[in-house]
Amino acid sequence: MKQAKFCVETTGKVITCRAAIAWTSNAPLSIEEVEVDPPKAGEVRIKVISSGICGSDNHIINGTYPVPLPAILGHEGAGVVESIGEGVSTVKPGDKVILTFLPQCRECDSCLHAKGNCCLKEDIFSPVGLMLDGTTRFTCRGRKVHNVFGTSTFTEYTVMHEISVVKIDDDAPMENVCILACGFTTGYGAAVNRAQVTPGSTCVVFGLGGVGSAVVLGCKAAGASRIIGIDINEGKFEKAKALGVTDCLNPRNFKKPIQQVVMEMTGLGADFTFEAIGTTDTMVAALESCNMSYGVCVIIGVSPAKSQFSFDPMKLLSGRTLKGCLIGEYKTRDCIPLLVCDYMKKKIDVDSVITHKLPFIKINQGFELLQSGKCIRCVLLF
Ligand code: COD
Ligand code: ZN
Repeated sequence: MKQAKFCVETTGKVITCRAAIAWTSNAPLSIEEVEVDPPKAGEVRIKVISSGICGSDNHIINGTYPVPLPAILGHEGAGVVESIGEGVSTVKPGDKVILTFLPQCRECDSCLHAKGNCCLKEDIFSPVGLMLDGTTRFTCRGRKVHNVFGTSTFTEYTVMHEISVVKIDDDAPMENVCILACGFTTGYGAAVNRAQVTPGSTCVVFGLGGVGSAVVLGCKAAGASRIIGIDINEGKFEKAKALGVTDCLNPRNFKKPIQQVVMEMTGLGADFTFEAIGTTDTMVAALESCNMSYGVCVIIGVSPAKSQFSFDPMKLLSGRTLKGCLIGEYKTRDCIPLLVCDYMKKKIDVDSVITHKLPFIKINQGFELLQSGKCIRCVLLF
């Protein structure tokens, strides 16, 4: 199979390259030759350089986060612009970019609001897996293949809307910045932006995977003095402690509910709690672990399709705050370039969350590492 080359000769032409296709759920991805159409108006074709494997990709594979299939998954990428469609003005061929799942169109109600970041052009809540014109740019074995969240990074080339493509510094190291497209930013921003963790506070992080680890780094950067990490996989504890967790708890080691354990450890509950697992039980536990009067609970995990969670409303009446956020409340095109600069100035430690790197074609091995709990973040290199 020939590998496509990045050069002007490809502009305006279909590129044939390798991609990992999800034909059905609950099956390994299949590395196939795909045709990637040139970008249409407002679109950008990108040569992918690196991509993280996120817990949400795994939720898609195991069917708890349904998306239209067949599809090319992956929503945490970094790459270089190969060509642009008509009217694209914010990036040009050769630019280094981050490929993010949350657009910033700068025109919708959310984008125009000072705090809103959930751009109304998103395709994550009821995914259709198509470009905004209702078509797809990917074909495999004569079949049209969906994109995921308008991103699709598990391919050597992808096509995205300009509004989801974030131009970054020309000197950005492309191997690691990909996780600023989702995992790192989601966790770190949940602590520093959404919760606004305060110096000296006590925080509890449910889930010590890639996203939870970034929450820990955010809590630490904001000056938290105690960070309690909760996970059923004790293999995560050593790394969590290295990142800043002061106390590790495995709920399976206790007969009583973990929120009760946290209450006993903290006296009156934590100042800030974060749910980075994605089950409704742990969401309730996170809410009930924060201080009844001034505690703040931030939900980050994606819950299974159609799930609902219920709790005693009196838990809020006493003063607790329950909130959630996407990608750390950052407006993606405005803020991710600044995070890349902070990373380059060593102000944020993106590298410490990445535990494994694999060549793209070993993608299924990357998923096995995630599923077996052996990695925090695995990055694929193209
Ligand atoms: N109790 C304690 N820990 C648990 C439990 C449990 N019942 N179940 C699982 N865990 C642990 C696992 O052992 C693991 O360590 C961790 O929870 C989950 O981590 P990962 O590495 O599998 O997944 P991440 O960190 O990549 O997490 C992603 C989420 C699962 C939080 C996922 O929902 C997500 O990406 N949310 C971000 C929200 C978002 O904006 N999504 C849109 C596109 S991603
Ligand atoms: Zn993600």
